This record gives sequence, C-alpha cells and structure tokens, in this order.
Amino acid sequence: MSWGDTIMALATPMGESAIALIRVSGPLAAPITQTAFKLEGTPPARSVKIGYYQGVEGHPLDHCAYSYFEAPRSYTGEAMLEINCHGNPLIINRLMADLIKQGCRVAEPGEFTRRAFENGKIDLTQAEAIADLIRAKSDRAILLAQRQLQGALGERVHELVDQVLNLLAQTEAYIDFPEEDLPPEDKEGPLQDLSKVIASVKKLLRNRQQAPLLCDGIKTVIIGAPNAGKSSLLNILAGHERALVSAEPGTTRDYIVERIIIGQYSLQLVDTAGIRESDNPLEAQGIERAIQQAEAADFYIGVFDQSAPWPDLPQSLLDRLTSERTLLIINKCDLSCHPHFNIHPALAAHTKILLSLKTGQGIDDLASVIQSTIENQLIHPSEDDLLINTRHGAAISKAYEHLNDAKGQDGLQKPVELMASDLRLAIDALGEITGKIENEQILDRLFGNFCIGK
Ligand SMILES: Nc1nc2c(ncn2[C@@H]2O[C@H](COP(=O)(O)OP(=O)(O)OP(=O)(O)O)[C@@H](O)[C@H]2O)c(=O)[nH]1
Ligand SMILES: [Mg+2]
Repeated sequence: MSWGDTIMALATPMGESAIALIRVSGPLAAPITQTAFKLEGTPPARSVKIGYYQGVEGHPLDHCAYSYFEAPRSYTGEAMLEINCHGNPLIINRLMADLIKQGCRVAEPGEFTRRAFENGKIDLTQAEAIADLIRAKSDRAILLAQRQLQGALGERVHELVDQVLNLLAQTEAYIDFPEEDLPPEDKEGPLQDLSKVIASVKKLLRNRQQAPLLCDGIKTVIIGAPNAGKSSLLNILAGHERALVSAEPGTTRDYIVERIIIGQYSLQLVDTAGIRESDNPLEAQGIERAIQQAEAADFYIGVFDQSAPWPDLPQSLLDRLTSERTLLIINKCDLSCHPHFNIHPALAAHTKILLSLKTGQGIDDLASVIQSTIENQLIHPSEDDLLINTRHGAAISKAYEHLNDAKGQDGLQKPVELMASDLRLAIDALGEITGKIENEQILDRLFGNFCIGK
C-alpha cells in the first residue's frame, strides 16, 4: 500500500548539533537521491555514501552522509532517503525547503511509523512500542518497550487468537454435525480449552496497571505531619537542595515535584505540606493540596518523627496508606524515641525503615528499600511482563467478556451457534490489539501522539 506522495521530516531535534537527520519516504526518494547527489542510475541501496547535496538551483547546500533504502526494505516499507547534514538550523531549513521544491511535503507526526504499519512492516503494538521507547523514563520501561518492539505482545495475542480459532473450529463442528452424533467426551475438550484461554486472557489483564507506572513514572507522594523531615527526604533522594528545610513546622506550603530514578524505576516524587489542623489560610491551602496530591498517588512514603508523639492524621488519609502502596520512614532515630510515638495500628504491619535524615544513619539502604518495596508490593515484575496500555486493556477486557459469554452459565449448554458468535467477537476484540482496526479516528489519534519524523 502506498500513498503516492513523498514525505520528509527532520528526525532529530531542531537546534545546533553535530549532525541532523532528515528522512524522506515515498516514490520521489530515488529520483531525489539521484538529483541531489548527482548519481547516474539507481542509487546504491542500504549503504552510507558521502557527497555534496546539490539544490535544485544547482548550488551545493551541504556536505552530507546519505543512505538510500529501496522499497520494501526500509523502515516505512517505501523507498527512503536518509540525509545526515550538519546540525545548523539554517542548513536544515535550506535542505528541507529544497526537498519541498522537489515535490516532498512535510510529514505529519508519526507518519513514517504509520506508513510502516500500513505497509505491514510492524503491527500496532510495535508502533506503540516505538512511541513508548522514545518516551520511556526508566530502564524497566525501556526494556519492556524494546521487548514489545520485538513483537512480544503481538506474539502473545496471536497465540491467543490461534487458540480461540481452534475453539471456533471445534464449535462449528458441533453446528455442522448435531450434538447427538458426537460422543459426550468431545464436548468436554472445547470447554476445558476455553477455560484455559480465559485464564490466559485474565493473566494478561493483570499487567494493565503496570504500564502507566512504568511509562509515566510512579507518582510517589511524601506525606506526614509538619517537621517530620519530608523535605529533607526529597532533597536526599533528589541529590540536591530542592526544598526548603527548617525547624519551623509548616515550612512547605505548595507541593514540590522532582523526577528521580531508583534502580530500574522512575519516580515522580511529590513533597507536600505537613498535615495538621491549621488556622493559617495559606497553610490550610497547602494542606488541602497535599491531600489532593495524595488522592492521585500510586505510592506513598509516610515520614514520621519518632522524637515526637504519633501525629493525628485524618482517617481518610490513613485509609489510603495501604500496605501495598506505602513505605513508612521512621525518621530522627538520632534522637530518643518519644514515649507517645505509638505507630497507628492501621500502619503497624507496613514496611518500615528507621533512619536519620540528619546524620545519615540508615540512609544507605533507603534507595534499595524503596525499590524492593515497589517491586514486592506495587509492581511485581516478572519475566514475561508486557506493556498493556489503556487501548490494549480495553480490547483485552472486551475479549475476556466475550469468552466468558461463550462459556455461558452451564458451559456447552449454551446454544453452539451463540457460542460461535461470542468466540468470533472475542477474536475481533483481540485483533484490535495488533491492528485490525477499521476506525480511522483511532489510528489518527494513535499516530498523532508521535513526534514528527517518526
Ligand atoms: N535531629 C534530626 N533532625 C532532623 C532529621 N531530619 C530532619 N530534621 C530536622 O527537622 C526539621 C524539619 O525538617 P523538614 O525536612 O523541613 O521537615 P518537613 O516534614 O518538610 O516539614 P514541613 O515542611 O514543615 O512539613 C529541620 O530542622 C530538619 O533539619 C533527623 O533525622 N534528625
Ligand atoms: Mg517540608
């Protein structure tokens, strides 16, 4: 499939740099390579050449390295030209203007990848993986996006589709050969297979919560009473004096966000105002914001000053601090423990780390404890993790529902014709994941999120 027109775009950021990459894709790629680099005949494919780019007006525009890829052996599946010119915006603009004069148009965001998808070079999960890879904020997100790019999710979905197709074939055999002709044990096989497929689909659904945590980062809200050491913690984890620290309770008012990397994970760390009853309208607003931040958190680090009585925290906040999502830091262990520092029973069994943010006692283990708490309680990474984004999640749930419908209340008691129709619907839903999407709008939205030049 080809669009007929030729697109071009700068694939590297605009600005001063050693090299800038301009990509051209479409039928004009070959003639432009010939004209620009004064070649006789078809340009040599898939090798790097050096030459002066001659503009249509006959002036040399820049000394470039270029590569020509013949269709379909290119990223987009069309003929492509990649030009590495010097990274000066003036040169880049001159070359791009010249390409437009030669008949190219500027690519839309994601248009190169969309052409790759439409030409069957990649499926939709791989196209999404490219966007995820570019945006990945942590090593784990990179690893999973790379696996997805190699087709891990696509393969899993194809396996499931194959299994459902098998079931469909068996079910249709019942339609063609009425039930009474078949021995009863034949009825059990498909039902068992169906249960297995349902279990696999359910397993896939469980990965759904992880994708935003890995791709966008884990929103981690530091929460506690005034003066507990929340801002001291933010500064230690950020590695610089980001927040004001003072002995006066109520120092932090507005919340402060810092992105940090802990092991393989990216955390969006939010320091907040200390929670207490306050008559000061500004502080009260800060506390209100702290509570709002806490409402949208993926993970909590509760900071508590063990040299003071256990603070009075609102029940609604305590309810949020579940053991899966919370790490407790018992701070100021350089000071003696207050007789009324009695950990609230609701938090008594949570993971805790005892330390002093002032003397540094216990902080060597801080990063590893945060990482292991996240892994043990929030993310549960496993060997076959897959990045299930919202779009995949919606399609998988749909497939899950149809498969359950196919199973019916009493298994094969459901009329086989209806069962076959449910199985077909499940196959269609799974197909949406890898790309059997008819809806142009969904494709426009998906590729519109890419950067130009991809
Ligand atoms: N002795 C001792 N003091 C500490 C420790 N950690 C923090 N502090 C001190 O406690 C005070 C409050 O620290 P912050 O980090 O500003 O506390 P906070 O929780 O951000 O306070 P608010 O912003 O007011 O809610 C400062 O004077 C810190 O130097 C510690 O481990 N031991
Ligand atoms: Mg503070």
